[in-house]
Amino acid sequence: MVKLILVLGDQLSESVAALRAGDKETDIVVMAEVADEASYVGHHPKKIALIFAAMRKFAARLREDGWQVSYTELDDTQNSGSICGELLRRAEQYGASEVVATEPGEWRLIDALGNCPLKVRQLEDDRFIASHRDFQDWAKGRKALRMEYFYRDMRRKTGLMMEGEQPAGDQWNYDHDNRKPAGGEVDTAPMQFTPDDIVNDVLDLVEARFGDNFGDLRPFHFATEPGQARRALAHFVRHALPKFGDYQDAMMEGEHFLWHAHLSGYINIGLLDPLEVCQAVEAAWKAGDAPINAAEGFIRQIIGWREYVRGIYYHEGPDYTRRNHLHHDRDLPWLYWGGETQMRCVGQAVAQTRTEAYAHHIQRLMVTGNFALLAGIDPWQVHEWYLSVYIDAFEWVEAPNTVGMSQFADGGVIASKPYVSSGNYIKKMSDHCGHCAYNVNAKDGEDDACPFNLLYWHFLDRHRERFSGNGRMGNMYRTWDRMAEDKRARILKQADRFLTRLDAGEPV
Ligand code: FAD
Ligand code: DLZ
Ligand code: SF4
Repeated sequence: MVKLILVLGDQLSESVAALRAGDKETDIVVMAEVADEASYVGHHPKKIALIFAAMRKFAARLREDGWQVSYTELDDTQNSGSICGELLRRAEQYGASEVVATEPGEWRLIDALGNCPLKVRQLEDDRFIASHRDFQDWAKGRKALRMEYFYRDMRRKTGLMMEGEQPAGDQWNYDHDNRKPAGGEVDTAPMQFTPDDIVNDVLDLVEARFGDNFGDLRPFHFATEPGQARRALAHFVRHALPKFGDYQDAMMEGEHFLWHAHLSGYINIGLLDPLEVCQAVEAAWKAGDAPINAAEGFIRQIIGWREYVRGIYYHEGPDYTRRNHLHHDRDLPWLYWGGETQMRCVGQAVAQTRTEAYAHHIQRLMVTGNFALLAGIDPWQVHEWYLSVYIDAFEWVEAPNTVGMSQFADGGVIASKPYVSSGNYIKKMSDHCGHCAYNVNAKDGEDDACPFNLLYWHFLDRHRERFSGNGRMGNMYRTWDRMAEDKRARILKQADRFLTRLDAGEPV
């Protein structure tokens, strides 16, 4: 009996579970560009273009490999607009009664497939190092699900940078060697690819249909096929990896990528295999081409953080994205969509998000994320923003990073304390403050005081009951309590004024 094999836009790997379960001779691969997926949030146009172009090329490769592929383009007149609708249409066309899918990376779509009036078998997506079972086993009985211990298990499981049972260099984690502030000349950039005919067709389509979404579609230089993505990986390993470790947390005026990999989009849609990426990095370290803090730091992000957040997403269940432990309810300010702001660090992060669909981790966590948390923005709106604007944003990875790590809306499932900081951190790690209208050194609630400074104390003060007993935050509260009362009152008053202006939609 003919089966339909569903391949989604972020499942573009030849070895994905549903394809492995299919039979080239009899089965039909279904791929579809649909309005539902292209608009459940206002995706950055570059993200839609990357996915559609990579989908079209993947379908062509499958055909060359002997598969029969039934592909729906967005503008096809018969397009039903949803994945389930397309499956129903193809089931009727081919007389198929069964669908094999690889589990989607979002509860919304898992449910949609579950509710589709067809027999849909969802196989676990095994393009990860830890299976759902592995993560459940690891999480069982633990009081706290901290990444570091999970990461060590992943090192042992993969053997990456291991010497027998011991970590290479006798140290699991070189995080302390990954915190050099910005400095010097950035001597590398991610590899760029000139759009071919397929990409250009997609760009025209995306411009016509999604040209009003936040984000610049052109220029578009992303890799859209595995060969290109592998070249981008090799380029990163050769040119950027050696300094990745040192400058992982740094931020610099006008520099969008620094020594980061710019590979997350490719890994997340299946153009690169995460283990293959880590092995390339390990090989560079073994060959003496990259220092240990760079290789370990990088591998930790992939087999540590990436695997861990995926585990958390499925472990915590569908309500995770709606959590709001701190009861934050302020609307996301317009400045996140490019509205005017005097805050140089935020302005730069948002501007490059618009042009590149990319910001690196510290910009996401300690600038835009930190500001949203300090200002008390509704985490659901923050989550929708991150899910929209980045090239690599898929809910399984975006939500734990945003709701958990960045906004503490999960009440501490991921982070043992909120990632909040005053302007001091940004001053230390970047050169933005020297170009800013605000004064990062103002500590007394002056008119031009850096908003991060004001809101930092405002956050601690308004959440005193929740956090003053947190051992890791004791120092912060002691510093606050040691300040003279009138100084504290001035800071809080200025912070309130700032928030009132923010709520009124005034440029801040
Ligand atoms: P590098 O900094 O060079 O890191 C190398 C690789 O490690 C990345 O390509 C990525 O695959 C992996 N990685 C690094 N940090 C993380 C992390 N915290 N979680 C998962 N993988 C990680 N990452 C996404 O892939 N998709 C998202 O939607 C996403 N949303 C985020 C939202 C917030 C609020 C924050 C704080 C982080 C988010 N991240 C997300 C994690 C991280 O910021 C990006 O993976 C990284 O910036 C991608 O750029 P890069 O390829 O240059 O990564
Ligand atoms: C993100 C995305 C977009 C923009 N468009 C499509 C599409 O038209 N067809 C498709 O199969 N997948 C698309 N995707 C990826 C899905 O949204 C993704 O598979 C789910 O969010 C689960 O991660
Ligand atoms: Fe950002 Fe404050 Fe520095 Fe301005 S002074 S760049 S707002 S941290």
